[in-house]
Amino acid sequence: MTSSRPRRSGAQVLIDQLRIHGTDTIFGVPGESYLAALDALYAQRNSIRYVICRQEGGAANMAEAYGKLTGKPGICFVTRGPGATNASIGLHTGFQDSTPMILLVGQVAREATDREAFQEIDYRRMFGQLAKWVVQIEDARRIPELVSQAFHRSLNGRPGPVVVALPEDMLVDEVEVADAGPYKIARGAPAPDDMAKLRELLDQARRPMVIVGGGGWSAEACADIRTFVEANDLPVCASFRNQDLFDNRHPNYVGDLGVGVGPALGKRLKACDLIVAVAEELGRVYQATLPINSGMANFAAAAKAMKPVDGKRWKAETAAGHAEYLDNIKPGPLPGAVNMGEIIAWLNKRLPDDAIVTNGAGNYAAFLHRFFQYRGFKTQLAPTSGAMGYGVPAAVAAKIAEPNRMVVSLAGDGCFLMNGQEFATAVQHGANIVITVVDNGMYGTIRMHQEREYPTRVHGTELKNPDFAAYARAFGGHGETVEKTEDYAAAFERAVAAAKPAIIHVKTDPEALTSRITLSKLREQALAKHH
Ligand SMILES: Cc1ncc(C[n+]2csc(CCOP(=O)(O)OP(=O)(O)O)c2C)c(N)n1
Ligand SMILES: [Mg+2]
Repeated sequence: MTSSRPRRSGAQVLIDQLRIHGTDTIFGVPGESYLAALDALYAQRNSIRYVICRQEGGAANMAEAYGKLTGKPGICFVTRGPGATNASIGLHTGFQDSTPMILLVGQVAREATDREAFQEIDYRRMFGQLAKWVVQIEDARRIPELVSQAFHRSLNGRPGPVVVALPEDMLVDEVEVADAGPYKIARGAPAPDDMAKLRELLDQARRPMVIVGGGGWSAEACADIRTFVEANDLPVCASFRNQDLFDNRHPNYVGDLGVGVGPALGKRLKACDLIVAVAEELGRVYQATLPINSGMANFAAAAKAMKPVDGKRWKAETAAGHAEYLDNIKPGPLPGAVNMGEIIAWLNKRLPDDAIVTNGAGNYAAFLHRFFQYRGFKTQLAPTSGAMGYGVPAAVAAKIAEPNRMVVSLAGDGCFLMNGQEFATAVQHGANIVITVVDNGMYGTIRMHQEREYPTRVHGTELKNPDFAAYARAFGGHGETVEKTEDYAAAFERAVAAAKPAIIHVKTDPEALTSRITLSKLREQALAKHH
């Protein structure tokens, strides 16, 4: 028998498969373990953008953010051993945030397996808990099958990361193999009487609340939930860092259930007699009265189609919840010349509705989450995993994916330097993002916990920082320094007008620990409690 299939290297088959599954961008750091794949990418450079990063932690975070933003698996390509270990943080975030992503790892040659070869790691064991699935492709003829499986596993059910290890000699094997077709994802839908039961529960409720969260949403699903909520006059809150699933300016929005949840919303939630939680994973922690197994979009469509109940009973509560929310986002006074609450409130007015706002972890982020009103689907990229160093790479990925949208990032002084090197990636790829570094000279969050548990015993939480504006300029970007609230607006406008990646170094008073308590007040309370 003769075959009409062309002979291709494993690497060519791999890159062809990625293209077939719709991959247009790969984030990575090169390694000699996957030179053949780099060469295959060279041949496909007009259809797949290869974004070279400066650290695999940055690359993996970018792929995660890309997956979160686009709903397609974000692709990250790294080398074995040190490359893979650096990349692990992005997998962890992807796992906790239910983000579709695929990490491709150049692996040692097959003959060297299990000899603890140079940079060898068994990724099945290493990433066992960080990925939905880990596969090593031992036979180039199986690339189409296993890459297809990787896409399906990443996207099916609760989305998440998948790791594909690629022995370097396998990538140069010449094979004749047929391509697989593009992936198709089937999503569950509510069973026929699920919605009738849900309607019954709603009908009997006096104080219901809808919580939206998790991955797997679409703009249409968000619109459908909104119709459902409006038809039933329901109050809605967003789960931690999923604030962009429901327009925060909508009269039915009552706030987010973040780490620093507003006291009024906390009380309101406790008073509920029915919670409609539109999030993944039934029965994992809470036992639902009515678990409904469905994809987000199918549930949202069914909810939209459900005959509304009489929401007049709780209409006033919904309005009261929204009024409390509006009250909660009014910035109050803070110690020092910079008031981050007021700066975020200004950004809230200034940013276009489709702007993408990114952040990592730290107390600074709580100011953003409290005072910024997220508007539309995928205007927020933030790690529910609580990973520091996420905001900068996420912003770079967002700007590359959506060059016509404004992309703004907030980082703490600690958070920024965990992946600040990716500012170079922004400059190299013309990703004109505006980063605000909130510099309080400390790992503020940890200092907060430290003062609460071990008041006055400050240790390991202080930071001596560089000049972040000069850092920006040294990288070829635009730098600004802000020491007073009223100077921020002009600095931001100059940063936008500079048409380069920009950093605004905002120096805050460490006393302004959170938007609710000062450092000294917290210490005073802790001392009183501990003595
Ligand atoms: C990768 C990572 N390392 C450590 C932590 C623990 N941690 C959480 S917040 C925080 C401090 C954040 O400092 P900074 O970015 O300066 O923000 P601030 O709290 O001062 O506003 C640390 C160390 C974490 N969440 N992620
Ligand atoms: Mg700090």
